[in-house]
Amino acid sequence: MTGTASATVTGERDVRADFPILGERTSRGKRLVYLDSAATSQKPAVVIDAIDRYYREYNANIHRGVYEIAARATDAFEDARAKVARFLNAGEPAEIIWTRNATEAINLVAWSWGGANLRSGDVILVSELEHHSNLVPWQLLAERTDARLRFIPIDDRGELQLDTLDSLLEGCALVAVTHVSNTLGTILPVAEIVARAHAVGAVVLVDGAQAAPHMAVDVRALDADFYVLSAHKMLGPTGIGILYGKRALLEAMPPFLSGGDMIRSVSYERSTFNELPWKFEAGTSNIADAIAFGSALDYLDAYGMENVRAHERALLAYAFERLASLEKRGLALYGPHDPDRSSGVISMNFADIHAHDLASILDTEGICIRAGHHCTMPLMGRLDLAATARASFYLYNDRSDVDALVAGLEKAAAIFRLP
Ligand code: 7TS
Repeated sequence: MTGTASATVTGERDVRADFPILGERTSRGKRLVYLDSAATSQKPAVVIDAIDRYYREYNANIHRGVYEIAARATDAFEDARAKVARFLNAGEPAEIIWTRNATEAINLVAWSWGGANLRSGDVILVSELEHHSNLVPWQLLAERTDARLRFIPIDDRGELQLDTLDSLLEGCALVAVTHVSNTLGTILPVAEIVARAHAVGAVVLVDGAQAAPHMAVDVRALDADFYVLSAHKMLGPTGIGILYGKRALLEAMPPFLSGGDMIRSVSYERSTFNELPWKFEAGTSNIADAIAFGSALDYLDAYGMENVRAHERALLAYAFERLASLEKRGLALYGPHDPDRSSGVISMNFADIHAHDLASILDTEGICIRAGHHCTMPLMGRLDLAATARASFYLYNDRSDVDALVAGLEKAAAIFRLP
């Protein structure tokens, strides 16, 4: 691990101290209780420092300059790619493509793989839980190619129903599922879905935006064909994301964006393309943030992804226990209530208080949660909900944050004179 916090990162110590923003106070003088990590995570000092160091010490464009700082920037950028490959247990760094975020990674696959491989009448199978980012690109691809969308159903608790999966997979060319639901926290049985999809010859993309930050992910054990994530949800900066793809699939895919860096040779008439992974990285990359993402992965490695999961699982169990006391006052919790089957997300509504009002009341106490449809409008419709209030945890949260949340909800109950 790089940076100053390395020696002290363990599951036991005050992790909050590594995150400068968590020492800030709100304008009302409240301690920051950050419970919106599903939207974006906070950043440890080592990540902020890595960005600062790049711009102060070795800012240069990569893959071109022969001078020292350009070589240093290129090495750091490619080193970060290798860290991502190790973090996901990819076969090789060339299977890791830098994108802006998970959304762009999904669009890359939809345009490049989808455009080359989907035929009229083919089925694209997604789940009823998907974030818009793993739904809208497939809707547009279906329109372009005359393919059909099908949906793996969920039950009212937000658990996937796999009993009809075999018939849904008939004629299926592509399955695109989230690993963890951003709205309900449900952990999907991705390995089983991949195996059953492969049995009918379908390719599988897994949206790991909410999983990779919170649990150990092994793309080869999952046998996922594509796996996408966003750095900003896992202690890294915004504007940098990852597409993992199996080499054979990526090799066969046409470029997505084109221009500089992704070519081998160019004449006025035609071009040949660079090898993997650069074939998919047109133009100057987000160098500083890729490097800083490498530092975020060092931090997560030092903490241990098993420890992240264990910490959040314990916190979730504690939250379910504490929130139970409010259920008789009208608190409704959505998604699986079992910490084994859910990641650190709790979606709720409190009696007839609108989710936005709830979020505003909590804000006066320094508590940051999200209210709304969480970019899952079809799921909201399926569950017959207009909005939920969502609290989401990460490794820097602890029991005092859960206690603050419960106290905030009790304050809301008092303001709304709930019985
Ligand atoms: N997939 C899932 C499962 C997500 O939760 C999100 C973002 C995305 C894809 C898109 O990530 P992006 O970095 O490309 O924007 N989810 C959320 C959320 O739940 N609240 O804000 C963003």
